[in-house]
Amino acid sequence: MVIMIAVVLAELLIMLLLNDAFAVSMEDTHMLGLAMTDTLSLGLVVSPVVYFTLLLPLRRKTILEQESMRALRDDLTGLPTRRLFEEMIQHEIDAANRNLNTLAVIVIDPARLSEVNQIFGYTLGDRIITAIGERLKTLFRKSDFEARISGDEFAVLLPEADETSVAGITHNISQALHEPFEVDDVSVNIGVTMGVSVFPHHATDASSLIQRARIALSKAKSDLELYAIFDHELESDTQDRVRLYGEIRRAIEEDAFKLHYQPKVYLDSQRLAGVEALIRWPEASPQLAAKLITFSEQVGLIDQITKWIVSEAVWQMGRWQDEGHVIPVSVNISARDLLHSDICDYLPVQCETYRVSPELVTIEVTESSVMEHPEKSFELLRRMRSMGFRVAIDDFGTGYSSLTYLRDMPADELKIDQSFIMALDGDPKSHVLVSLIVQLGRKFGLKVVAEGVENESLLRHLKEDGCQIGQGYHFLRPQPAGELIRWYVRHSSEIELS
Ligand code: G
Ligand code: MN
Repeated sequence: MVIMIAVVLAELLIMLLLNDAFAVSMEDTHMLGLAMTDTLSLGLVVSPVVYFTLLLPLRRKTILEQESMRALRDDLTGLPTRRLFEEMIQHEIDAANRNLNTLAVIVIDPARLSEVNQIFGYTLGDRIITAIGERLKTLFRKSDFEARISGDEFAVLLPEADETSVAGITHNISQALHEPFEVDDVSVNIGVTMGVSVFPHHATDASSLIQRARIALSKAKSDLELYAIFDHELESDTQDRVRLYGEIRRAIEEDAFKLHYQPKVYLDSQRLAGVEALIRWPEASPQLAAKLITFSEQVGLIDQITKWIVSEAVWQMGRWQDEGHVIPVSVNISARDLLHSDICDYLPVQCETYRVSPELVTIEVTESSVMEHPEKSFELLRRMRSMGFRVAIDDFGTGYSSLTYLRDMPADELKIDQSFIMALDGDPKSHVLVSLIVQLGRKFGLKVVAEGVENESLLRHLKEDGCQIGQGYHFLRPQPAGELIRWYVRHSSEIELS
């Protein structure tokens, strides 16, 4: 017994001495983590009892004391910053490792903060952030550790928590932030979304735990859930996106896209009204190729792709002209391109380079993309038309434009969405709809094109409904330039321009 007490006392003495040395070394090194690792290895030389009951809590306290010297706290809320948060996670990971425990990280994203800043100004926004910090501080146990890890993100570290126990905690956080914030006679409601990651199931180091909690947060946001727990599948989604991004960039650089052309045909005379240029990505799987346009719009690659399409199509028109075929071509342009890129200047330059008349070029913009910013899009479409280009409203019927907008639409052509045409067989109501769109379009002076004319029966219906022009597999599937010309020569070699 006496011997044991002596051993413990000796260990305590060693520990205190080392702890002083630790404090000094902390001032010297700027790496908190480094100092921690050094002292944690002490756990190997002192007895576990002393290590866990005395040394470890002391070390934690020392870290918290030392951090103030290095401005590791956020000025506004007084909460630890991301750097200190990461160091605390690492510290708790080491402890959890020894005790075979779990720990959870919750990233907390109060919604509408940027809105509040915009509407009420940053001073009020800052006070709300402070108030959020205050509410969060009252919510957790002493062993929990909350932080403000970025301008609009808070986080909390919960030792020993796991996937099951976080449910109650996220509920409490949501309740706490649910109450309106009363600041300067203004009462502001803010929502909250959270992402959770758990050590060791989702990551084994501090920064990966935060990163994966953030991935879970994005998932919760897109699913409109209060919170989401990280799942390895979510990361493979992210990896897929990173890979797709790389592959599209490579495809652009290596000129891996191809244009195919699909005819638009006058239903009565069977003459060619023009062709639509459609991008194809031969080396990609159909699933990947199907994501090309929407994904490129999301990540800002669409501008480069549209420019490639425009330049390739106009070059092709020039070549056909040299061979004696004057063929009008439509290109699909995202309205986002019209608004945010210099495509309106790029297109005329291409036409000049390849000596193609703008009257032969139709730009197809979808109704829905025009309706995102109708006034601005109308202005740009008017500009394009004043230079001689034609404008077609694509996928018409799916974009919620009102009749007033249709009346004012600066367009030459209306393309009725495939879904309406395909429903024609055996559906009298679709007949009514299609014949009304056709009449309306024509009354407004537009050429009306039916998309998705897949068979003879649909063609008959469309003729009954008074539609002039059709496009679809019944006439020809989209084809490479050479095939298209062979079909054209064999089929009619007649163009009907208007
Ligand atoms: O949105 P936009 O109209 O630009 O889309 C044209 C797409 O429709 C092209 O990908 C083309 O391959 C496809 N397409 C063309 N004709 C038909 C058809 O008759 N049936 C079906 N299902 N798709 C078609
Ligand atoms: Mn189109």
